[in-house]
Amino acid sequence: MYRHFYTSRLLFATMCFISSCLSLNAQGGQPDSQQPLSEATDSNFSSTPQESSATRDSNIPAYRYYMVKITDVRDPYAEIFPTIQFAEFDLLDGNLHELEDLNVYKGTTVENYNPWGDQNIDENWPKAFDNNLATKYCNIEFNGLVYFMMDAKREIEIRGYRIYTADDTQKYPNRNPKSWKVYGSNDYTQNPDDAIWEIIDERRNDYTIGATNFTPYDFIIKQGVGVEHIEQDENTSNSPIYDLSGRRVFGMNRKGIYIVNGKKVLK
Ligand SMILES: [Ca+2]
Ligand SMILES: [Ca+2]
Repeated sequence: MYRHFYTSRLLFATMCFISSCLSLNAQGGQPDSQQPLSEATDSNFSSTPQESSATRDSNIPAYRYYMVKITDVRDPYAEIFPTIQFAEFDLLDGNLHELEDLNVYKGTTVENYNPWGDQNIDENWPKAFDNNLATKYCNIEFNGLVYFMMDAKREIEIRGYRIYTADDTQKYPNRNPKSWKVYGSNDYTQNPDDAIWEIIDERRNDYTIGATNFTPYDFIIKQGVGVEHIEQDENTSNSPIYDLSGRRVFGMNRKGIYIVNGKKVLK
């Protein structure tokens, strides 16, 4: 009797959990369609990115390969299964522009339990690097370490990196990364524990990433350790622009609503 109850309860909880993790699919990729769209102050989105006051540290070496290891999320105990998610990860050049040709070549694979068995939900690591805010990395078996390896195609000094929140981060801020390390290397490897990785940035118990959907958060690297967060320059002309389905567009050519620096903009 007890066992039956427990099994049912676990299955129910699992289904609730997974449906929440996959809420994007249920909503057809349309964020917040019931929300008033003309209000830039919509609480779903970040309010006011501020100008950067950080200065570049010229001591950061140029690397071709980069890796981020995420070791903790905001609250791993908030749901039945510890979950990590975010929509995009980007490296930033000296002008805080995203590296356009960044290629992710390895990551921690999502092997989420699927009670239906026949669904093929793709929220794996390439989805955090596809320039699409409507897709995300979502792993409901977060065990204290996920990693992602990137190829910048050339040796380049990065000034920082950018993490975009997902489609339902407002509802599940517990899934936000909280502790991580960023590494660089000029030798190719697929081994996350390889000694050739040099640490260039570390965060511990960082609650910068907020409970907002589709929102970019920038982190500036300072001399490899002891880093500071800056919010984005609102007036950066090269800020990435997304349409309401979360796809990146290059210019606001049509009338409509766009997402720029995490804010809705009416064109
Ligand atoms: Ca990108
Ligand atoms: Ca994505």
